[in-house]
Amino acid sequence: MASGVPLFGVTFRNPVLLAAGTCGFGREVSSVIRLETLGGFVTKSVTLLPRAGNPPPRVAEFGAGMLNSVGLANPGAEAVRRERLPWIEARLQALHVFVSIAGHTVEEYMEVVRVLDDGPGFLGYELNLSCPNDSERSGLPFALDPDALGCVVEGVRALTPRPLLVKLAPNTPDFGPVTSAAEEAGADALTLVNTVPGLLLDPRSGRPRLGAGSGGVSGRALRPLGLAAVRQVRALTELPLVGVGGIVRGRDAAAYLEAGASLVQVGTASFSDPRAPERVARRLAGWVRAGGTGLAGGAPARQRPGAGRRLGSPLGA
Ligand code: RRO
Repeated sequence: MASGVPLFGVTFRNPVLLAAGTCGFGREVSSVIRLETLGGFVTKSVTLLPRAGNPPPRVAEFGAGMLNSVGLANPGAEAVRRERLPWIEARLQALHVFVSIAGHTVEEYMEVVRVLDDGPGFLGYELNLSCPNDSERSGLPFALDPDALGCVVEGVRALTPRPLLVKLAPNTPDFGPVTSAAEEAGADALTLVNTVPGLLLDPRSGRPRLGAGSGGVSGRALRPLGLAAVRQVRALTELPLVGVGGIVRGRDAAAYLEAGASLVQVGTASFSDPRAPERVARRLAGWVRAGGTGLAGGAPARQRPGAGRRLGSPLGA
Protein backbone atom coordinates (compact mmCIF):
# COMPACT_ATOMS: atom_id res chain seq x y z
CA MET A 1 0.00 0.00 0.00
CA ALA A 2 1.08 3.58 -0.49
CA SER A 3 2.25 5.05 2.78
CA GLY A 4 0.09 7.34 4.84
CA VAL A 5 -1.11 10.77 3.80
CA PRO A 6 -1.10 13.40 6.57
CA LEU A 7 -3.95 15.81 5.98
CA PHE A 8 -6.58 17.64 8.06
CA GLY A 9 -4.83 16.61 11.27
CA VAL A 10 -5.09 12.86 10.62
CA THR A 11 -3.18 10.33 8.55
CA PHE A 12 -4.99 8.54 5.75
CA ARG A 13 -3.74 4.95 5.41
CA ASN A 14 -3.35 5.61 1.69
CA PRO A 15 -4.61 8.27 -0.75
CA VAL A 16 -7.55 6.20 -2.06
CA LEU A 17 -11.12 6.90 -0.88
CA LEU A 18 -14.46 5.70 -2.19
CA ALA A 19 -16.46 8.42 -3.93
CA ALA A 20 -19.80 9.79 -2.74
CA GLY A 21 -22.82 7.93 -4.04
CA THR A 22 -20.95 4.72 -4.78
CA CYS A 23 -20.72 3.14 -1.32
CA GLY A 24 -23.82 4.23 0.59
CA PHE A 25 -22.80 4.76 4.21
CA GLY A 26 -20.17 1.99 4.21
CA ARG A 27 -22.39 -0.77 5.52
CA GLU A 28 -23.99 -1.32 2.10
CA VAL A 29 -20.64 -2.32 0.55
CA SER A 30 -18.85 -3.75 3.56
CA SER A 31 -19.41 -7.37 2.53
CA VAL A 32 -17.91 -6.88 -0.94
CA ILE A 33 -15.29 -4.12 -0.55
CA ARG A 34 -12.46 -4.55 1.95
CA LEU A 35 -12.87 -1.06 3.33
CA GLU A 36 -9.94 -1.43 5.72
CA THR A 37 -7.57 -1.46 2.73
CA LEU A 38 -8.52 2.13 1.85
CA GLY A 39 -7.89 5.59 3.19
CA GLY A 40 -11.57 6.28 3.75
CA PHE A 41 -14.82 7.05 1.96
CA VAL A 42 -17.40 9.71 1.28
CA THR A 43 -21.03 8.86 2.10
CA LYS A 44 -24.05 9.21 -0.14
CA SER A 45 -25.18 12.84 -0.11
CA VAL A 46 -27.43 13.61 2.85
CA THR A 47 -30.30 16.11 2.72
CA LEU A 48 -32.30 17.45 5.63
CA LEU A 49 -35.38 15.33 4.88
CA PRO A 50 -35.40 11.81 3.42
CA ARG A 51 -35.61 11.67 -0.36
CA ALA A 52 -37.02 8.76 -2.36
CA GLY A 53 -35.00 9.61 -5.46
CA ASN A 54 -35.84 9.47 -9.16
CA PRO A 55 -37.89 6.88 -11.08
CA PRO A 56 -36.04 3.82 -12.43
CA PRO A 57 -33.97 3.01 -14.31
CA ARG A 58 -31.51 5.15 -12.40
CA VAL A 59 -28.31 3.96 -14.03
CA ALA A 60 -27.33 2.93 -17.56
CA GLU A 61 -23.98 1.69 -18.79
CA PHE A 62 -22.31 2.67 -22.03
CA GLY A 63 -18.92 1.84 -23.54
CA ALA A 64 -16.88 4.42 -21.66
CA GLY A 65 -18.73 4.61 -18.37
CA MET A 66 -22.09 5.08 -16.81
CA LEU A 67 -24.95 7.55 -16.68
CA ASN A 68 -26.90 7.99 -13.44
CA SER A 69 -29.81 9.92 -12.14
CA VAL A 70 -30.35 8.60 -8.64
CA GLY A 71 -31.91 11.86 -7.56
CA LEU A 72 -30.28 12.18 -4.14
CA ALA A 73 -32.09 9.20 -2.63
CA ASN A 74 -31.09 9.15 1.06
CA PRO A 75 -32.64 8.55 4.49
CA GLY A 76 -32.33 12.17 5.66
CA ALA A 77 -30.07 13.77 8.25
CA GLU A 78 -31.84 12.54 11.42
CA ALA A 79 -31.69 8.88 10.36
CA VAL A 80 -28.05 9.23 9.31
CA ARG A 81 -27.19 10.73 12.70
CA ARG A 82 -29.16 8.04 14.59
CA GLU A 83 -28.33 4.87 12.60
CA ARG A 84 -25.56 5.28 10.05
CA LEU A 85 -22.92 7.26 11.92
CA PRO A 86 -22.94 4.96 14.99
CA TRP A 87 -22.42 1.95 12.68
CA ILE A 88 -19.43 3.66 11.07
CA GLU A 89 -18.04 4.58 14.49
CA ALA A 90 -18.36 1.00 15.74
CA ARG A 91 -16.96 -0.78 12.66
CA LEU A 92 -14.66 1.49 10.70
CA GLN A 93 -12.52 3.37 13.16
CA ALA A 94 -9.36 3.22 11.05
CA LEU A 95 -11.08 4.90 8.11
CA HIS A 96 -11.53 8.60 7.60
CA VAL A 97 -15.08 9.33 6.55
CA PHE A 98 -16.57 12.45 5.02
CA VAL A 99 -20.33 12.94 5.06
CA SER A 100 -21.49 14.37 1.76
CA ILE A 101 -24.23 16.93 2.23
CA ALA A 102 -26.62 18.49 -0.26
CA GLY A 103 -29.58 20.86 -0.23
CA HIS A 104 -31.63 23.34 -2.16
CA THR A 105 -30.82 26.35 -0.01
CA VAL A 106 -27.97 27.64 2.12
CA GLU A 107 -30.19 27.11 5.15
CA GLU A 108 -30.73 23.44 4.27
CA TYR A 109 -26.97 22.78 4.15
CA MET A 110 -26.62 24.53 7.49
CA GLU A 111 -29.47 22.58 9.04
CA VAL A 112 -27.95 19.26 7.96
CA VAL A 113 -24.70 20.25 9.65
CA ARG A 114 -26.56 21.26 12.81
CA VAL A 115 -28.12 17.79 12.93
CA LEU A 116 -24.93 15.84 12.21
CA ASP A 117 -22.11 17.82 13.69
CA ASP A 118 -21.96 16.30 17.18
CA GLY A 119 -22.38 12.82 15.69
CA PRO A 120 -19.74 10.08 15.86
CA GLY A 121 -17.74 8.27 13.19
CA PHE A 122 -16.78 10.95 10.70
CA LEU A 123 -13.97 13.39 10.13
CA GLY A 124 -15.56 16.08 8.01
CA TYR A 125 -17.96 17.04 5.26
CA GLU A 126 -17.90 17.06 1.51
CA LEU A 127 -20.27 19.81 0.39
CA ASN A 128 -21.94 18.50 -2.73
CA LEU A 129 -22.55 21.69 -4.64
CA SER A 130 -22.52 20.03 -8.05
CA CYS A 131 -25.25 17.37 -8.33
CA PRO A 132 -26.36 17.37 -11.98
CA ASN A 133 -29.65 15.65 -11.15
CA ASP A 134 -31.44 18.23 -9.07
CA SER A 135 -34.02 20.36 -10.83
CA GLU A 136 -34.31 23.03 -8.11
CA ARG A 137 -32.57 26.37 -8.58
CA SER A 138 -33.55 26.06 -12.28
CA GLY A 139 -31.13 23.14 -12.52
CA LEU A 140 -28.14 25.41 -11.87
CA PRO A 141 -25.93 23.77 -9.24
CA PHE A 142 -24.32 26.01 -6.63
CA ALA A 143 -20.95 25.03 -8.11
CA LEU A 144 -21.73 26.99 -11.29
CA ASP A 145 -22.61 30.15 -9.34
CA PRO A 146 -19.63 31.54 -7.38
CA ASP A 147 -21.72 33.85 -5.16
CA ALA A 148 -24.18 31.11 -4.19
CA LEU A 149 -21.33 28.67 -3.63
CA GLY A 150 -19.57 31.16 -1.36
CA CYS A 151 -22.75 31.60 0.71
CA VAL A 152 -23.09 27.84 1.32
CA VAL A 153 -19.44 27.40 2.31
CA GLU A 154 -19.50 30.47 4.55
CA GLY A 155 -22.72 29.36 6.23
CA VAL A 156 -21.41 25.88 6.98
CA ARG A 157 -17.95 27.15 7.95
CA ALA A 158 -19.51 29.19 10.72
CA LEU A 159 -21.05 26.05 12.23
CA THR A 160 -18.22 23.55 12.32
CA PRO A 161 -14.46 23.23 12.75
CA ARG A 162 -14.50 19.93 10.86
CA PRO A 163 -12.67 19.80 7.51
CA LEU A 164 -14.80 20.97 4.59
CA LEU A 165 -14.24 19.55 1.13
CA VAL A 166 -16.09 21.47 -1.57
CA LYS A 167 -17.08 19.36 -4.58
CA LEU A 168 -17.08 21.20 -7.88
CA ALA A 169 -18.60 20.47 -11.28
CA PRO A 170 -16.57 19.58 -14.39
CA ASN A 171 -18.65 21.81 -16.66
CA THR A 172 -17.54 25.00 -14.94
CA PRO A 173 -16.59 27.42 -17.73
CA ASP A 174 -13.86 29.01 -15.60
CA PHE A 175 -12.57 27.47 -12.35
CA GLY A 176 -11.12 30.79 -11.18
CA PRO A 177 -14.24 32.40 -9.63
CA VAL A 178 -15.54 29.25 -7.94
CA THR A 179 -12.10 28.35 -6.59
CA SER A 180 -11.66 31.84 -5.11
CA ALA A 181 -15.19 31.83 -3.69
CA ALA A 182 -14.66 28.47 -1.98
CA GLU A 183 -11.26 29.43 -0.62
CA GLU A 184 -12.35 32.82 0.67
CA ALA A 185 -15.40 31.29 2.36
CA GLY A 186 -13.22 28.85 4.30
CA ALA A 187 -13.01 25.58 2.33
CA ASP A 188 -10.24 23.24 3.48
CA ALA A 189 -9.98 21.39 0.17
CA LEU A 190 -11.67 21.03 -3.21
CA THR A 191 -12.98 17.80 -4.68
CA LEU A 192 -12.74 17.70 -8.47
CA VAL A 193 -15.05 16.60 -10.12
CA ASN A 194 -18.70 15.52 -9.91
CA THR A 195 -20.32 13.82 -12.91
CA VAL A 196 -20.89 15.79 -16.11
CA PRO A 197 -24.44 16.18 -17.50
CA GLY A 198 -25.29 13.75 -20.30
CA LEU A 199 -28.02 11.79 -22.03
CA LEU A 200 -28.40 8.27 -23.43
CA LEU A 201 -31.21 7.48 -25.85
CA ASP A 202 -32.65 4.20 -27.00
CA PRO A 203 -32.07 4.32 -30.78
CA ARG A 204 -35.33 2.53 -31.59
CA SER A 205 -37.74 4.50 -29.47
CA GLY A 206 -35.72 7.69 -29.18
CA ARG A 207 -36.56 7.66 -25.49
CA PRO A 208 -34.06 8.34 -22.71
CA ARG A 209 -32.57 5.24 -21.12
CA LEU A 210 -32.96 6.73 -17.62
CA GLY A 211 -36.30 7.19 -15.94
CA ALA A 212 -35.49 10.81 -15.17
CA GLY A 213 -34.27 11.59 -18.70
CA SER A 214 -30.78 12.99 -18.53
CA GLY A 215 -28.16 12.23 -15.87
CA GLY A 216 -24.52 12.48 -14.85
CA VAL A 217 -21.70 10.76 -16.75
CA SER A 218 -19.11 8.92 -14.67
CA GLY A 219 -16.45 6.31 -15.33
CA ARG A 220 -13.59 6.28 -17.83
CA ALA A 221 -15.12 9.03 -19.98
CA LEU A 222 -14.85 11.42 -17.05
CA ARG A 223 -11.12 10.93 -16.46
CA PRO A 224 -9.77 13.55 -18.90
CA LEU A 225 -12.22 16.11 -17.49
CA GLY A 226 -11.23 15.36 -13.92
CA LEU A 227 -7.54 15.53 -14.71
CA ALA A 228 -7.91 18.79 -16.60
CA ALA A 229 -9.85 20.27 -13.68
CA VAL A 230 -7.22 19.21 -11.13
CA ARG A 231 -4.40 20.57 -13.22
CA GLN A 232 -6.17 23.90 -13.80
CA VAL A 233 -7.20 24.37 -10.20
CA ARG A 234 -3.73 23.36 -8.95
CA ALA A 235 -2.43 26.49 -10.67
CA LEU A 236 -5.07 28.64 -8.93
CA THR A 237 -4.86 27.65 -5.27
CA GLU A 238 -2.68 25.95 -2.71
CA LEU A 239 -5.65 24.24 -1.08
CA PRO A 240 -5.39 20.43 -1.08
CA LEU A 241 -7.26 18.84 -3.99
CA VAL A 242 -9.12 15.53 -4.10
CA GLY A 243 -9.23 14.04 -7.60
CA VAL A 244 -12.16 11.92 -8.81
CA GLY A 245 -13.37 10.78 -12.21
CA GLY A 246 -12.63 7.61 -14.16
CA ILE A 247 -10.02 6.06 -11.88
CA VAL A 248 -9.86 2.38 -12.75
CA ARG A 249 -6.15 1.53 -12.38
CA GLY A 250 -3.29 2.52 -10.11
CA ARG A 251 -1.77 4.54 -12.94
CA ASP A 252 -4.99 6.61 -13.23
CA ALA A 253 -4.70 7.52 -9.56
CA ALA A 254 -1.00 8.31 -10.06
CA ALA A 255 -1.93 10.68 -12.90
CA TYR A 256 -4.27 12.57 -10.57
CA LEU A 257 -1.50 12.87 -7.97
CA GLU A 258 0.87 14.11 -10.66
CA ALA A 259 -1.72 16.70 -11.70
CA GLY A 260 -1.78 18.00 -8.13
CA ALA A 261 -4.24 15.98 -6.07
CA SER A 262 -3.40 14.90 -2.52
CA LEU A 263 -6.15 12.26 -2.33
CA VAL A 264 -8.20 10.46 -4.97
CA GLN A 265 -11.62 8.83 -5.03
CA VAL A 266 -12.70 5.70 -6.86
CA GLY A 267 -16.39 5.34 -7.71
CA THR A 268 -17.91 3.75 -10.79
CA ALA A 269 -15.08 1.20 -11.16
CA SER A 270 -16.21 -0.50 -7.94
CA PHE A 271 -19.66 -1.32 -9.36
CA SER A 272 -18.33 -3.77 -11.94
CA ASP A 273 -15.42 -4.87 -9.75
CA PRO A 274 -15.64 -4.38 -5.97
CA ARG A 275 -11.94 -5.21 -5.74
CA ALA A 276 -11.04 -2.25 -7.96
CA PRO A 277 -10.52 0.35 -5.17
CA GLU A 278 -8.26 -1.98 -3.19
CA ARG A 279 -6.30 -2.82 -6.34
CA VAL A 280 -5.94 0.87 -7.22
CA ALA A 281 -4.46 1.51 -3.76
CA ARG A 282 -2.04 -1.42 -4.06
CA ARG A 283 -0.93 -0.63 -7.60
CA LEU A 284 -0.61 3.06 -6.83
CA ALA A 285 1.84 2.16 -4.10
CA GLY A 286 3.79 0.00 -6.56
CA TRP A 287 3.72 2.76 -9.13
CA VAL A 288 5.15 5.23 -6.65
CA ARG A 289 7.80 2.80 -5.39
CA ALA A 290 8.90 2.22 -8.98
CA GLY A 291 9.42 5.97 -9.36
CA GLY A 292 6.44 6.41 -11.65
CA THR A 293 5.61 9.80 -10.19
CA GLY A 294 7.86 12.75 -9.56
CA LEU A 295 6.18 13.41 -6.24
CA ALA A 296 8.87 12.45 -3.78
CA GLY A 297 9.68 16.12 -3.18
CA GLY A 298 6.20 16.86 -1.84
CA ALA A 299 3.01 18.47 -3.09
CA PRO A 300 2.41 22.19 -3.35
CA ALA A 301 -0.74 21.99 -1.23
CA ARG A 302 -1.18 23.93 1.99
CA GLN A 303 -3.87 23.83 4.62
CA ARG A 304 -6.19 26.52 5.90
CA PRO A 305 -4.61 28.27 8.87
CA GLY A 306 -6.24 26.69 11.89
CA ALA A 307 -6.59 23.33 10.23
CA GLY A 308 -3.01 23.31 11.31
CA ARG A 309 -0.58 20.78 9.97
CA ARG A 310 1.80 21.25 7.14
CA LEU A 311 1.53 18.75 4.33
CA GLY A 312 4.27 16.41 3.37
CA SER A 313 4.19 14.54 0.12
CA PRO A 314 0.64 13.48 -0.74
CA LEU A 315 2.06 9.97 -0.74
CA GLY A 316 3.82 10.39 2.57
CA ALA A 317 7.07 9.63 0.73
O1 RRO B 1 -28.02 11.33 -6.55
C1 RRO B 1 -27.63 11.63 -7.70
O2 RRO B 1 -28.37 11.50 -8.70
C2 RRO B 1 -26.29 12.18 -7.95
C3 RRO B 1 -25.65 13.08 -7.15
BR1 RRO B 1 -26.37 13.65 -5.52
C4 RRO B 1 -24.41 13.65 -7.54
O3 RRO B 1 -23.79 14.50 -6.87
N1 RRO B 1 -23.88 13.24 -8.71
C5 RRO B 1 -24.50 12.31 -9.49
O4 RRO B 1 -23.98 11.99 -10.56
N2 RRO B 1 -25.70 11.79 -9.10
